[in-house]
Amino acid sequence: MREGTNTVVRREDYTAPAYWIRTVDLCFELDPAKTLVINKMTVERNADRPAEPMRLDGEDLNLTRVLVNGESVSFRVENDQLVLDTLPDGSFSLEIRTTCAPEKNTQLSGLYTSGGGFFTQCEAQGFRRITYFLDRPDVMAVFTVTLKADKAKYPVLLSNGNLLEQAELPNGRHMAKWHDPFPKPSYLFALVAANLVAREQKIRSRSGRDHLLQVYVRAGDLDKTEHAMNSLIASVAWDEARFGLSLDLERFMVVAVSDFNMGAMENKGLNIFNTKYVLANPATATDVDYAGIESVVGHEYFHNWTGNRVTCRDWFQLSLKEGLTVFRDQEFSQDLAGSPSARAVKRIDDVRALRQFQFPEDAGPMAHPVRPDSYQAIDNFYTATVYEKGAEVVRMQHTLVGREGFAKGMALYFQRHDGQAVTCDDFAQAIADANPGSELAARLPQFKRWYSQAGTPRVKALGRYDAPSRTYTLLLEQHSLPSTGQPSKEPYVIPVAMGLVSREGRPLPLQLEGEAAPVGTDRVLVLAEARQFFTFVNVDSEPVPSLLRGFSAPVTLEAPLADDDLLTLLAHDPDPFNRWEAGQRLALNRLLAAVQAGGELSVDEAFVGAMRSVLRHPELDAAFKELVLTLPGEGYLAEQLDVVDPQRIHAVRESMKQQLAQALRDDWAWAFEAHQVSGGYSPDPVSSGRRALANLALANLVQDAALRGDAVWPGKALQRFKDAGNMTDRFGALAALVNAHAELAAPALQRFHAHFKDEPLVIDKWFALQAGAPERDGSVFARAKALLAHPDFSLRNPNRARSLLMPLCLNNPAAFHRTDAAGYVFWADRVIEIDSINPQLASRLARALDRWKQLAEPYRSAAREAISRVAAKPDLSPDVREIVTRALQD
Ligand code: B3K
Ligand code: ZN
Repeated sequence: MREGTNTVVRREDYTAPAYWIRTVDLCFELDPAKTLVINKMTVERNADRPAEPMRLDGEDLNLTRVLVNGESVSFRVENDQLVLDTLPDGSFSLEIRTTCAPEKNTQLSGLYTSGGGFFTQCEAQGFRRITYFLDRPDVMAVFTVTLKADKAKYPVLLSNGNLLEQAELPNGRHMAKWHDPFPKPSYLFALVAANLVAREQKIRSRSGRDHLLQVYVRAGDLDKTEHAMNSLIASVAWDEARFGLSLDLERFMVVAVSDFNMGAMENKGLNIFNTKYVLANPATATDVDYAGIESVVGHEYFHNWTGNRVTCRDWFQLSLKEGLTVFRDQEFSQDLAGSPSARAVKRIDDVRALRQFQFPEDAGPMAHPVRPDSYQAIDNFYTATVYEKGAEVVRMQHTLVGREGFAKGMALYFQRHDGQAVTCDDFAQAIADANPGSELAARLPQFKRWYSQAGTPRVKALGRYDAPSRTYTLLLEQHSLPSTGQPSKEPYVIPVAMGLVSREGRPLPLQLEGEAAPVGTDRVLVLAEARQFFTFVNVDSEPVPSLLRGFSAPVTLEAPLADDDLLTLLAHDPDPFNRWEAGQRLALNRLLAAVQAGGELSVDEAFVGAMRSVLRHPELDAAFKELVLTLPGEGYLAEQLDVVDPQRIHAVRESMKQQLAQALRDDWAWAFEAHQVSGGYSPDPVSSGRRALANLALANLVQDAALRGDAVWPGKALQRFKDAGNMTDRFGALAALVNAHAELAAPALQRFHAHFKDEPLVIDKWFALQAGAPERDGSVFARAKALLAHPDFSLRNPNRARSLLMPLCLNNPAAFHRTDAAGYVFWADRVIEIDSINPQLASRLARALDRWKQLAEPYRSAAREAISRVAAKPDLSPDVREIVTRALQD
């Protein structure tokens, strides 16, 4: 199971390890230039496997000593593996000494330095950059860790589990010894040695146990830890209440670090977080940041059970922990949001993200099943498919067995597998076994195709009403396009939550043929064949079908609904998700028609009227209105087309935005005034929804005014930017100016930078806003390029690098896809440059051209050339190599 350039690891090749490591005693002499690691293990042969040499993984290590049972032995180092040919039978001790250079570790995988402290990141394969080990998740050991370091520079010494002892050492050094009683795979190991302070909170759990929660940050950041701590407290309570899962350690620590490759990491008892997902106060963080912190803190905490107590047998099973934990964090945020409407807002946000990132992935060269079959660099498979589609696959199981049934399934899963490294099959089996008689149990092997087949299935729906017999027949058909390595696909089990709505907007009773009486007005149909008819009886009048409510399956629904039907659903569907969807569909139909007709669009009164009714609706929540009035994104539009001209899509969408801004001018002005939030800042769903709608209103008003040469709204935006009492309002006003009013934007941006120059996370926003602004005349691209040379810019800090490059290359099609190919040249240069510093980061950026084959000319040829230029580099990392090779494959 080794990786190197062009080495493919296959799921079917899995074998259990030849050795088990039962305990690990690690001692670190921490030094940025040369850290000594003494690793003492107790090892056992796996009696179920034939005798073979022990092969330990290692990377960028200097090996100084190998002892078996205290004696030196002969060994070989072969392609980053330490091979021991002759070993005693039964159990033995193995001691390995190595050194590494944390300050040279720019990859941020393994042990590295950041801001003068030491931090680790071991998932997926960083532990082998700390010491030689069987670095695979099915080898679980009990860890004891001793840290020794200079006391003045690194006063805080942390590792997993419980603190056993702390002592002073000669020469200004000190030590701390930690012990984690739970056997764990190496990817969950962590250490921190740094100058940090902690916010602390003692809690007593439902089960009556006391725990200490700590959030560690740099001294100046303590005032930004309250929300993270509150989120952690809420997470502990939620997991107990919803799933009966309690915190199993006396101490639970969260540490924030500013150099980090992803969001956060669930190391046992010592979660390490990107500062972005910890630090927030009203002056520096937006409502979206607050929500992100809540869900990431929840996510990492929930991993303590789903991931840590029960872990993955191999990395192909990654979605076992990630899909399930994303599902859990989504449910957590929904449960905290409270009202049905606020829950729906969260669901819509999640579905929007799925469509924006996962659907394109599933249609492009990186398409892979939720449980992949092969990889070259496992870090490339921490994808939207494994995470977000994986969460949808768990959600469908939840839908098929119900909320209670799912909780029973989870209980059975832990009863069977606590302390084990298992597979996605084990999970689905537990959910099904706990619910005999459910649709899931009845169709489990077929359901599991969701784990093995890639691509987004399409579901076609066709309804026919027969007045004389008062029946409504719904034909549902499913169809899946081929994807790489999967030329044909078998039908899925697709839960289709649905209802029928009368033309006047009344929910109709649902009685299927053969049923004695109607069963409510909302139900789940299970589509399991390629095509199936569902006939409803006693239907008084021709209904409008409301299908896939709550987005009950990750499919593309093709239901040829006329405008009138969509308007009915937008106005009356009792399911808020489908109400939103109807609005999106109305916009999408118009946008696509205009793109296909060559770019001209003029919005009609029916559409404007519908949008106005939503905006002015007396009962709908502001957050929901904001979602309805936000047009489908350019990326989502592109996915509906066979051939994509990014400039045309952008022009058409901008034109619709502009026309709506104008047609709804008075309504936007009303919305802006009516949704001001007074009083102290709180990130709750009601206040943040009001701020979101007010900001959208302001953006529309400034855009409309700028075009008319009217100075009133731009002036108001500038004033709001200056006076705002929180970052959400300040940034909203700044964005409104940057997006539409260059003259006022320039000094405002300057002022913003000067004010927040010591707040790195805010400066990230400053870069991102400029790189993500709507392109008009090439100036956004030019500015983004120029910002590379800004003194605050750096490719070494992943947050900063992402802040400029991702908004431009992944989220700003009109700025990135240029007829002169300058965007692609820029992209290729950065991918190559970053690859030599941080392959994981480079490989994320490399994904920007995944969908190049879909592009119209001249973009397509220029994109291929840029990808080929990257691919031609001989010394690419396996990470980037895998992405560009797949992109160029036929
Ligand atoms: N499990 C980590 C992700 C690790 C990514 C390694 N490339 C964070 C999370 O999903 O919670
Ligand atoms: Zn996770």
